[in-house]
Amino acid sequence: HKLHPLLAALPKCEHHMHVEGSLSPELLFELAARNGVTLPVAEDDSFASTEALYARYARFTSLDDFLHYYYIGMSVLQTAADFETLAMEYFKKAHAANVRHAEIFFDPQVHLARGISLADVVRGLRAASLRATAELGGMTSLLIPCLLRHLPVADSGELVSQLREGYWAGGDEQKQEETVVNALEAAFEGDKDAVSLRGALAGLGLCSSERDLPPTLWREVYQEARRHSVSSAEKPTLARRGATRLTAHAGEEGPAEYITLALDHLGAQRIDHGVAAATDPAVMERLAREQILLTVCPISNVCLRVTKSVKEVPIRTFLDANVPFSINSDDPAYFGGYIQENYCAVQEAHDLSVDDWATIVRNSIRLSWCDDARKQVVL
Ligand code: ES4
Ligand code: ZN
Repeated sequence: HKLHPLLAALPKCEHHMHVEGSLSPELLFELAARNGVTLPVAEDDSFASTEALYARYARFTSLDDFLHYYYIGMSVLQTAADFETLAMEYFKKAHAANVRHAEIFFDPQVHLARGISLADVVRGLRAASLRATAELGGMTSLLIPCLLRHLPVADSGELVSQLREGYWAGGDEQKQEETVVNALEAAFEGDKDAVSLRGALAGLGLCSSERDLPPTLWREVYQEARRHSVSSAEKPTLARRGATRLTAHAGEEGPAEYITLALDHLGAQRIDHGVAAATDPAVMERLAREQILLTVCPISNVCLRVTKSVKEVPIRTFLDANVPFSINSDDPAYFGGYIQENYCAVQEAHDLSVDDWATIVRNSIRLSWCDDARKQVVL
């Protein structure tokens, strides 16, 4: 398409990418061999080879069908170094597509359940994030842990306690001072493992299965996260160090009503997917009025049969209604497309104008969770 060179050159922000979903079959088998992880022999021999696995990925029938493979895949991730390798591969691909700022999700509960500490996961991801800034033209990134809807709510509550204790900035200032002192003492004694990870994580998300799991179930858990967060108006210095940002997947397989519930009951400041909004004019009107960003993932929607085609993703409806959205890859290694392919697929299907793209790019920068100074540079 004649606009593709423009689309490649656009400065991009990605807001919806699960780092475990960037695990390619090649890296999956490499890490399985290195870490001695045996993959299940599925009835259909999907794990027989990279080719067989790619073929299976091309046939997902639903969100849950995909999630089954996604959770098996991540079992090969064992060490901090594995997480660093994984994230670094993503950052390199994103950089090649002119991504200047990425906000990436990960699933702590799965790794905790496999006996891997949250500290190891975050250390690895943070190392990649810092390396990306140093080695990939100053690219910035934020790390956002996601709660998993298919697990008991109490499990989410325990994770949020851990996040408050040691990973989010802000909150109890006394405790922060203690963490810093402990980290300094540990560093002095040569205990690298105890270096503080406070401030390493930027917010909270909610993902996994959606059907019959309304956001209201996580109301109290999000309330705990909100009690910890600081509003920039109240505490500008803490906010600069990183307030806890809240988002949630809603309106992917679930109804538009779940978007409303995520906003009202969870205090979500952004909605991941949210394509079901187009079915409800009142929800559309609200998203436009409150300028709530939808992090839309067109190729993912087709792959998981949320929509029949990229044409059916309500891009034009959102543009016409002034509902802000960004275009993202979700689980690029599983859905066969990184951010660039998603931008191009939208162009092929919707034949947007240069002005439309200017709107999309401006909104995705403006509603990013980096600070204003960074937004100036990205633009
Ligand atoms: C996901 Cl596509 C999608 N939807 C919900 N949760 C997810 N986790 C990873 N990918
Ligand atoms: Zn997602």
